[in-house]
Amino acid sequence: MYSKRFEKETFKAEVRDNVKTLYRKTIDEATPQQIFQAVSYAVKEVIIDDWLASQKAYDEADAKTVYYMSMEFLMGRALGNNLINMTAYSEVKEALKEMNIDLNAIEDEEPDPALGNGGLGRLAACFLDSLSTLNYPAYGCGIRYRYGMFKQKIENGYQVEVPDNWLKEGNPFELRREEYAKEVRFGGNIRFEKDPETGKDIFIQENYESVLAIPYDMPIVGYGNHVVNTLRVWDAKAITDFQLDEFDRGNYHKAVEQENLAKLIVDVLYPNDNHYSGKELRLKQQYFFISASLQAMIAKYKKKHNDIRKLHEKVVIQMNDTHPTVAVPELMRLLIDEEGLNWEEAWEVMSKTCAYTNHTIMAEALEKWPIDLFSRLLPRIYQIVQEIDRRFLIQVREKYPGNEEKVKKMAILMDGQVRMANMAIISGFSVNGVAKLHTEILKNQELKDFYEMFPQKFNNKTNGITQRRFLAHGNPLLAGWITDRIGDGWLTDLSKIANLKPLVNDEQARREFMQIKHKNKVRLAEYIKKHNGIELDPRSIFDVQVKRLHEYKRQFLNILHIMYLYNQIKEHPEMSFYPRTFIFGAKAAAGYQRAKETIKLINSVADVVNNDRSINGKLKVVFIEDYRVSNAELLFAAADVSEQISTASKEASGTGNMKFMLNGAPTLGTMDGANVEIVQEVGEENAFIFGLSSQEVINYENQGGYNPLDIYFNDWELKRVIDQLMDGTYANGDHNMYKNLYNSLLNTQCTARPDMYFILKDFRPYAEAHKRVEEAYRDEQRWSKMAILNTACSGKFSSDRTIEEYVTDIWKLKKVYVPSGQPE
Ligand code: 6GP
Repeated sequence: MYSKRFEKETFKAEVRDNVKTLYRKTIDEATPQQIFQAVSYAVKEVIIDDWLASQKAYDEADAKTVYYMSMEFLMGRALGNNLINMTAYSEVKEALKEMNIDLNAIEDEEPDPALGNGGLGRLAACFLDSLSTLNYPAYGCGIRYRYGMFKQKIENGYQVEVPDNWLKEGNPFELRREEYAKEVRFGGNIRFEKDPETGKDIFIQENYESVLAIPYDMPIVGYGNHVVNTLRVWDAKAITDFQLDEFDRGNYHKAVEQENLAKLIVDVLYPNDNHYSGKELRLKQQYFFISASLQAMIAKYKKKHNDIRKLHEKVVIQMNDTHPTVAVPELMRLLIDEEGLNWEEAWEVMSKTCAYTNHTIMAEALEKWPIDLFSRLLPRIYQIVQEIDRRFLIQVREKYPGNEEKVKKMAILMDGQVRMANMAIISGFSVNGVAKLHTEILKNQELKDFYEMFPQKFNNKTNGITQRRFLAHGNPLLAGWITDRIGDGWLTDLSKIANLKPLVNDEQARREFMQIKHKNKVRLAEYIKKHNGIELDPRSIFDVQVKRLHEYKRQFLNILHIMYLYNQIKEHPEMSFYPRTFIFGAKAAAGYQRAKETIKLINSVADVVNNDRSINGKLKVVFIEDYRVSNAELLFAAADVSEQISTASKEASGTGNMKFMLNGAPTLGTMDGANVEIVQEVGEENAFIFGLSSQEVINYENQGGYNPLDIYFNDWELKRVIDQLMDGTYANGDHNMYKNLYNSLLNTQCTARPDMYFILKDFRPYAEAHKRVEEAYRDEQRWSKMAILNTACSGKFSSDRTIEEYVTDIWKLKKVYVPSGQPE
């Protein structure tokens, strides 16, 4: 047993006590939310002991630590996950049951912490889970946004964004650590002096604004190993009066300004996925959490070590995309201005400490800060960036004499902008992509010049996901079945799941596997009945596309194909057609017009199709409101088909694709991102692949695109579908509702390149792939084999594997074993 405190009677008593001390109530009087809090505090008690023990073990081992710097951690709910990882889920479930409390209902009381947008943020969360499970010392560093990702409401088919006040009831799992507060300074000017004693240059920031960063620590529990790492997210508060400069004391105006700045900085997560918006406040957020985290990191190092020149032996910083790359100049600043190193010494340390991950090649996601904004907000940091750039360009000109093209492409400062990716690549020791194909595209196209100059820095780390959340917690029926069949080794070593492979020839096993899928479909159908009021047939094919809404992800292609199917069914009522349920879930960035129009279109098509009695329920379309980690777990478990249909070359990796595969859903997709590796593992015959290859897409792009009208005028069925966007079929007669979408496909006037994402080009191959899906599904034996094989071949896609690769190739950490922190 993980801890005696999870013994039924002990645990029950603890929950009763907590309800009493927190709320002055008995269990019977307490609300579900109060019980959630009481249960969480009881769980936290056990965590805290292990947390202390972990930190002590790290300290004794003097172990190297990774700092995973990220603007986003899309954690999802903690209670259930913590119980799974403490191997106490079933004990606690039983204990609560004896008190007439349903653990699942209690879990639903927890707000879904959504401090992230999508793939990049969820990856960070999976990585933390794996780091703890694999016994590696780690910190996640981020921002404690008051408002995370917005809640999505669908009103009249349109997305409406509602603020998500996730901290309203308090977060039982966090610890406020006021004593580790750090000051962060913005703006002002830099005065330069010579130190009269040492003769060294000193840089003094004057007339700045500052805020106090307050850390909140959240425990990251490893699976069954008593390791607890820390996710440290920073809150901001105004520096109180007595800390203001002499001159400013009693300056009411300034005090109010600082108060407002503090509130604003951590107020809200920017709801953009794969998109840069260039807002000053966003840069403030970035510098705020980076400066605070680095100050804390150095302070911790100095407690045990006195030579700052060896910092890189004890810490390594992974920068999650460019958002945290201001860590490069900030670390230089701290080493030079605060620790007294000279430039060369500081560079040596910084460049051995910082590593950068690229998560996208989408041009609109590239962070390029206007120099005037950057230098005004971060004057000292800007000086350092200038110096990095100056020294780098000397190297470039040495290597490529007379080649000013190279300088233009590779400089950090160019055309009035600070190019953050260039800075990260030049300064750090490692640059990685997130799937094989993506890394190859970086090396051969996007970052070609850098790859030529620094080939040794480039490496691939194919993404992964945690099987603890996305199978053990999200799909308990399948998890239990797998454990019965092959033991529970897969929980910490997913390669073991390959032991399911022989079962594809076992009829009984196949039947059981499909029965579990069916039960999960019933569970999802109940959720949808409750939330959408739509009745589903769990025997229909559940075809699911859930991910952020983005043109390159091509939800538009999916819905156009549904419109096409609907036309077919209406026109040929007699044609054989296996009933299909198409399920979408997606949030659109608040200002992303075409994305929002796509949501409206999906909902309108759903309305028409679902209410057309004449098609006998053969086709249903569902839009899941407020897609997020908690309902994602239900969706992955219930899916028959995984839609991964991005324009080839655009999806760096994808991670949803892996979650579907793990839960036994074959991929219907393009050869993009990690789909390529999924197909490699499971075999092309166990996936449904279609469409242009990444090389074909890139070739078209290099020749300025293609002409979608050639397809439009030669494929009348497709033409009819596209025309239906404008004839009011799905818009109550309104001819303008989908005009932007229509124009994005065909109109050269309104869009840089018509059909930039090759929707028309890929439409027929996509429709044909759907036919193959239907055919395969009709053959129960074949389908059940495919489904099991997908689960059985998913071993590579655990974030445990990914983390081991980061550790071996980049971070060079050692495992630390932690004794139980529980008093015996
Ligand atoms: C995403 C990529 O789009 C996705 O393909 C990948 O799986 C995920 O990162 C994790 O690596 N990128 C983002 O979410 C993003 O905002 C700047 O990139």
